[in-house]
Amino acid sequence: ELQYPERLNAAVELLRLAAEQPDKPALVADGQVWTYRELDVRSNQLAHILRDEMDLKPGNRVLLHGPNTPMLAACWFAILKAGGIVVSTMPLLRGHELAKVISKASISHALSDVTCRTAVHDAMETTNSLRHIYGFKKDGGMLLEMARTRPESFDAVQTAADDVALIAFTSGTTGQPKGCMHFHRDILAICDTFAKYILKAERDDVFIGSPPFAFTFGLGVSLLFPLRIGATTALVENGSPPNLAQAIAQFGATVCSTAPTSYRMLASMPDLSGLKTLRKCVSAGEALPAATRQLWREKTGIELIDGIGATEMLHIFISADEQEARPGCTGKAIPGIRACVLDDDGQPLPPGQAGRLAVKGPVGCRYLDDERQSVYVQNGWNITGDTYVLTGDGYFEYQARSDDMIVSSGYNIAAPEVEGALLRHPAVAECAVVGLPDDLRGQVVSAFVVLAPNHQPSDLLKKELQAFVKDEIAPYKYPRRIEFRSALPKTATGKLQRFQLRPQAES
Ligand code: 3SK
Repeated sequence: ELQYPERLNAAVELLRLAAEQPDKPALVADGQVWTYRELDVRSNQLAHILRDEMDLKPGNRVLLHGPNTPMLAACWFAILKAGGIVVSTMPLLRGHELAKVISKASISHALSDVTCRTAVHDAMETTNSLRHIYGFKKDGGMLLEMARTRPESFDAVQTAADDVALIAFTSGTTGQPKGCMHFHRDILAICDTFAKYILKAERDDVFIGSPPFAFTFGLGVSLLFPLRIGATTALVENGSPPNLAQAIAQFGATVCSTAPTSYRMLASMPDLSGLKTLRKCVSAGEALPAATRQLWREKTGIELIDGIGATEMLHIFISADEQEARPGCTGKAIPGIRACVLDDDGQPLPPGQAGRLAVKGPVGCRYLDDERQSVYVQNGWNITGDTYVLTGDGYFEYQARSDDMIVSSGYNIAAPEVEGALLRHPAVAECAVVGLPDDLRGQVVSAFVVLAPNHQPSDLLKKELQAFVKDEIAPYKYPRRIEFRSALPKTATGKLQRFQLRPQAES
């Protein structure tokens, strides 16, 4: 069991290695290198500004808004050192979306990258809790200039291990944002479980990843995990696959974290020589199709570390390292975490039967003022909303999000399984499968397909795809309806929003 002192400030703990290796690069980005000492000192100086100029009091909630840059990282540490609570938000949020977060979390302070300032100012017009806003440029701009004039040391607030450090908002796949509160000790706990026992990165590693810090997947893999072990992290503002590939080559990244769709796109680049420094690759954020795992292994020789996490649980709770990876399974409950599969009455199911995933560990769901708390946490178990089958030897086999199980003519069909089959066809770049209401069958399996370059939509291609799926998986699962789309609806974290497809389908 993890033990932390009663008084704990996660920012101080994460920057402990600054004393041991002050000159080692902690953060690198386009045209910037911040050493451990620099990150520690600048975050101290920014903490002075927060406390003395912005009148931040311990417990105040601070909106942190912008793409992943060293300055954003320094602000993240400064807020925690000053005793504030970080509420980071996806850089692409619009003013009305930010306004919901600001009101819900009663946010009083904001630090925002200037590239996102319009949204923050729009949000201010419809909210009244926000009192102090400072903007910064990606090289730090005036805010950093001002900070440089402040003392280099700062007496970090001695927060309690179970004081809230972070409120992470998730729009989930249903579009209703929820704020998940996490403690200082939770921040260390994810470093000391998933990162320590499954990822097993080393001090010489250079981390890189696409998800923003506002998505806790990104916060872990691109900030917390590397700093906890004294490694270097390369921050990319736009982690789309071509940029990510370019940055991997530029920084010689060795540990990469992104979503399965990105791995698929990276693997289909004509020249993969820029990826040769990679040695460990984490896939999360969406279910990993077996075809993508295989493709990545064939193209790079690297076995993906698949994982499922949740904003409610802060990070990954089921995973397997490269040696234990098993195609078709996400992995096992990671050390320190218990997981089981429950029936609809909350009773454990035996291996082989599909049911609701339930998880318990050092980190759990604590929604900010939300009645959905009692839906997520039942009898001390976190019910993640995923349907899984447990195998006899402790592996968890993903079926679907619980609300993505399609019941058609009495058959239970997991949407991701049909998507996995479609993705094996060379004409399919991306797809989403949902159940649409049907008088005859209750629901009909319906696929929305984005075609790969050089493929044209046609009725003939629809028939070919249907026949292909029938050959790949049990024929009753084939999509009776197929619609071609130029893009699929996704959350800001890249998760498919299947609910958006249900009302929009052609009749
Ligand atoms: O699997 C996910 O979607 C996730 C969510 C939050 C944090 C980490 C992960 C992997």
